[in-house]
Amino acid sequence: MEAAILVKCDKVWVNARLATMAGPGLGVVEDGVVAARGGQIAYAGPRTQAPDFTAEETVDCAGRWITPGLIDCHTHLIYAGNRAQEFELRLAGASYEEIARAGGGIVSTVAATRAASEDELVASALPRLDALIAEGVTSIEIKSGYGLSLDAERRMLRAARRLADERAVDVTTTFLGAHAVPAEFAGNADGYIDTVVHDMIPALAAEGLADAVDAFCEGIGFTREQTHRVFETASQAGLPVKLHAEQLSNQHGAALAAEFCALSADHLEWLDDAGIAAMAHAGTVATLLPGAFYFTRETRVPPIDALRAAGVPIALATDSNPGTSPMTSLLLAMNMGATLFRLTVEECLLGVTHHAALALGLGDRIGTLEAGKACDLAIWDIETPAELVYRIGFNPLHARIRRGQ
Ligand code: DI6
Ligand code: FE
Repeated sequence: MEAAILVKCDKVWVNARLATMAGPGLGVVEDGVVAARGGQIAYAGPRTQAPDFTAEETVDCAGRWITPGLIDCHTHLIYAGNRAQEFELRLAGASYEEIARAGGGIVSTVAATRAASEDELVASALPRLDALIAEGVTSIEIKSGYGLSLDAERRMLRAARRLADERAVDVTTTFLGAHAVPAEFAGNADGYIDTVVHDMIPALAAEGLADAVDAFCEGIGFTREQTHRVFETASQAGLPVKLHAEQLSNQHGAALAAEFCALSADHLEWLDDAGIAAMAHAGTVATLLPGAFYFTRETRVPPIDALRAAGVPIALATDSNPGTSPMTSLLLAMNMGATLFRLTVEECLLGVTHHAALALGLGDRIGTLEAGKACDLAIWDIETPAELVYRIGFNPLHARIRRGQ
């Protein structure tokens, strides 16, 4: 009898095809095994190289594909109300400015969100979260930015944190106080930024409610100088930064974000070569948001070829928000990334796994099927990984595993 070394673990998935997303390419393993111990991956790879396991439970995947649990790395999932009426006005020809002047737009979401209790914010976000979870999402980033006062921003961030108690999902929170100028600071954006940097960031950082800080650097948002002040304060508070950059115009925001070693710069339709070089140098992820591009009927595509050539990691996310991307499907975001931006299947899948993890600063913990990472898995009824990108409005998820459960 051979003296085989038995490795004890909690659960093993066998007879699976793996897309480990750990490279090269998708990291495909045709006859694969994943083993979980203590919520982490103890082994993921070919059956032929696997140690001998004693597992409490063994699952036969019958040839199904396993990917890492999906990661939606840019959402505004917490808000009250919706903007369906504004959508109808826009269909009838109204412009964003006209709607804003009539009290609509982002201001209307701020009013509704300020009027909502923390419980109400949690309750209204849960169906959106459930839609993402149903597609195999195991980690999600959620931004504030519809409160625009210390109290209301805090309520949004608390509601975001609470979602992680309500569902088996990891939530990282991002403070987006510099999203818009609230009515009480109309005409005084600098005055509003004063309170963001003096009151909000120090308090919310001290309360542990924000994992990162974001801003909207745009002609209709905040200037580079204002963004710089937000980033400086975030850095002093020990928080990493991200940026809504170059969505509607080139404000050279991505280069500014890279100066602060931002985790990601997001949108990027108007990104230029200097911004790309700065991002490549800083290791800043390019998070592309095709849902917002689609819904606002933009026509200028992000500079994908130049991002590729510079080796900038590309992430993909829903940007789920009531104004410009009322989308709760990360599978659809992948399809849009391919169809609208011409990303490859490999880029789309990396964009919602490994590269999305990098955009959250969690590259060492989630995003690939590798020993030591969290055992967050999506098991799919598909013949090839391309099917996850190819279909529109079809969800082939068979099972979703978080922390080995
Ligand atoms: N960029 C956007 O497209 C959204 N926020 C941002 O910074 C718009 C959010 C909204 O209109 O409610
Ligand atoms: Fe956004």
